[in-house]
Amino acid sequence: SSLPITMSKRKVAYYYDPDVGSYTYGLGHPMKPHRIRVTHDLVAAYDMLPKMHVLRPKRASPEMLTAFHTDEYVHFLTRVSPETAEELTYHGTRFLVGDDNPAFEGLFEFCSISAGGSICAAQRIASGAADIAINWAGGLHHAKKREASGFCYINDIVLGILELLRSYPRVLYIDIDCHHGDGVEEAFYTNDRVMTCSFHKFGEYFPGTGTQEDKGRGKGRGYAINVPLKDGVTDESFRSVFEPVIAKILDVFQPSAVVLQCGADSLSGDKLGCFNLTMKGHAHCVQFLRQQNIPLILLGGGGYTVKNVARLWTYETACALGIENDIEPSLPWNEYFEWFAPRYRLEVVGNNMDDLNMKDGSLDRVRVTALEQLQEIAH
Ligand code: V1S
Ligand code: CA
Ligand code: ZN
Repeated sequence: SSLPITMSKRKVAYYYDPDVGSYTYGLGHPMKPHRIRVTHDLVAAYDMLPKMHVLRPKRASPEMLTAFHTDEYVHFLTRVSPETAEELTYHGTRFLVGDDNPAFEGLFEFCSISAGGSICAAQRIASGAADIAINWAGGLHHAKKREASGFCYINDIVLGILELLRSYPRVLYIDIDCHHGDGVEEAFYTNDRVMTCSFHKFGEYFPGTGTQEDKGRGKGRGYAINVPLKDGVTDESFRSVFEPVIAKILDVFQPSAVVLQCGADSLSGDKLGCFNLTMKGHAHCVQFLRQQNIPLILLGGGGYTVKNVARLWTYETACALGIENDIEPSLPWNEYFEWFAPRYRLEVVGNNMDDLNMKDGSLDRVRVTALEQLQEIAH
């Protein structure tokens, strides 16, 4: 057709399990799987479901999870429950630590839904049946080989990337969650077929890793990129580092597929986050990657102000479909309509907080350092 390439349609696969919203980490815990259901209801109310392949992911089996995690840890997750947690952790095992990762009812099923979605998304991309695959229940980037961390138990991202590596020579992982993507970075730290790039708040902030000194080891040296940021990042300052760094990566690394973790805690007003991105500033990352015409997986992640998480991921679903300019800014009626008071609009606006990245030239330094690191692997 005569449409410019950025406007052309893509085959989009959207993975959703109607049970996912029913799991709960417990009263007072900031992570709320219900946000996935609120997002889905809004996507449905905007009439986007008929425009994509809506698929229920196959739940991942324990064996599938051992592609990354240890047998002992996966076996523990299949057995643990609120009742047995103490007993199982008592005998010297420290799989779940502290109150970040409670042993909630249905924990293993929740993990197999989240991981199943990312594995299925990778298979759908690799088969060529989809250009973009979405799993908002995925993106749990802190989970380690033998340990849960930061609300994450199973690293669906690592499992999805391992699936992509069966078909593709090189995979790029980009993480725009406000927290460092430590679990994914660690999993591929010595690997030159996976480049990881995390943008995150750094300095007195969970999990505490992700400086620009950490760039990979052995064969993987130079293939881990970290972009440590300070409080108050705006759309403009984020874009001024995201675009040149990602453009340089695409140039020097030439990935055959991209996985984008779309953690929504980098939005302005998030309960745990400290950035100042608007919905459109965040979604610009999705638009930028869609334009590149490289197979793309979109995953969820953090995001603790539920109404804004639902707005963002709904808008990013529209971006995947290329219909974001046709979408009505006033929210359609939906099951959770009253949650979106008082404006009932598809928007997340910024606030007047200071952008500490603009104070002492730190943003410029971070950008230059990342670009210099990438120049070293260019040959
Ligand atoms: N920030 C933060 C935060 N808040 C909590 C928390 C609060 C209430 C609860 F009932 C349970 C936990 N934990 C943390 C952080 C973990 C943040 C994880 C982000 C995950 C992601 O968005 O990147 C991806 C899904 N944990 C900590 O700061 C650790 C503690 C050190 C302090 C807080 N206490 C509750 C646990 C130990
Ligand atoms: Ca991040
Ligand atoms: Zn986060």
